[in-house]
Amino acid sequence: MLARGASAGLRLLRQSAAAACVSTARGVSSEATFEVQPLGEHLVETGPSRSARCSSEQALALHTAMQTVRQMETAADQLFREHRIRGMLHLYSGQEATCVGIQAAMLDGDSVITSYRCHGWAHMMGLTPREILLALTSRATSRTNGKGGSMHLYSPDHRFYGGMGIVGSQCPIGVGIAFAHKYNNTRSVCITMYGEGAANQGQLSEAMNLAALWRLPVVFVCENNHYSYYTADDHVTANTNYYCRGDIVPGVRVDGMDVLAVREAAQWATDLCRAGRGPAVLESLTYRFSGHSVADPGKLYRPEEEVQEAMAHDPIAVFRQRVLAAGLLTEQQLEVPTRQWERCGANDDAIAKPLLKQI
Ligand SMILES: Cc1ncc(C[n+]2csc(CCOP(=O)(O)OP(=O)(O)O)c2C)c(N)n1
Ligand SMILES: [Mg+2]
Repeated sequence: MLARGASAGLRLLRQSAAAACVSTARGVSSEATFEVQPLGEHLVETGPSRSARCSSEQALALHTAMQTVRQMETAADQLFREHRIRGMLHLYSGQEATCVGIQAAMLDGDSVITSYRCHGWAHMMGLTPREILLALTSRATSRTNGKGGSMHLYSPDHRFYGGMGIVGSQCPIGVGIAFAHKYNNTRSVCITMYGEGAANQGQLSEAMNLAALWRLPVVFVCENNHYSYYTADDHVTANTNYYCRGDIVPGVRVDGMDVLAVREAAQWATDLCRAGRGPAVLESLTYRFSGHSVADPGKLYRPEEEVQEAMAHDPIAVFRQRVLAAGLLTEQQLEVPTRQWERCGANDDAIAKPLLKQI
């Protein structure tokens, strides 16, 4: 068994909890059911579940994973400002519920390919924050031998195929990976991520066509954060219903700030693929809290009220509130140990040392 970081804890999320909501003497529940509504469905027979069951263990694993990704990105941002990370850095803060929710519905053997906004996914597929920050700071000891950097994280051992800098280029490759899954009869699924900015590219249509023709086990996930670079999607896109853009491919749109809604939608999409009825499209409505990259303050082209409103729907805070209100976990249990972070932030010698000429 490969060492997996967050995934070990998150495997809990895949176990179907048998018990109904039980209250303990202290009034803490071990399981709760939450209402989740898909925000749109296209050519869907039986869509995602409208209710999401969540145990205390699952809630803790989901919360910890989202927090870990957020803190890793915050540490990366800091390292960039200290000139310890060179080149480009695209942060995922605000979008955590997408990778965490989807991973919760995945099985061992499934694979992922994504864009340059890839640190969160690298972690969810098993790389530790420290390994990721080593790669970001171009250390020779990283999995990519210090040569990949932020945009090109890659670990085939974890079935994580990148980290692609060319917008949309991961889509046909994801279809190729799904083809391999089908050819080898693994019953595995390839999660193929792309931003809404990539959705108008011809290569995505071509990839979807082949996937539909050959009934490949691929979930095309459009991570709709509403902007490509500085361009709002409705300025450049005629049909912003990305979940309908697969033509005959069924699609679902979901609240990407709600980790449980994302999990249920991903469960629907991966089930479809495993039943030989793939591909599927999953559009996750989300928002990036920072600029396109660290070179962009993210202020000039987005109204401040819009940013503030999105931040009021912070997926971590929203989930935390729900979990507390349902009595699944206590404030104390949700407290994030900071000690864990001292090791992979600026205090880590291996990362904080001035960049050596290693490449
Ligand atoms: C083929 C190609 N065209 C243009 C670029 C420059 N570029 C980098 S990121 C980006 C925006 C992509 O937006 P989106 O797909 O929505 O992803 P997001 O950054 O929002 O996650 C562009 C145009 C590129 N890297 N590759
Ligand atoms: Mg975008």
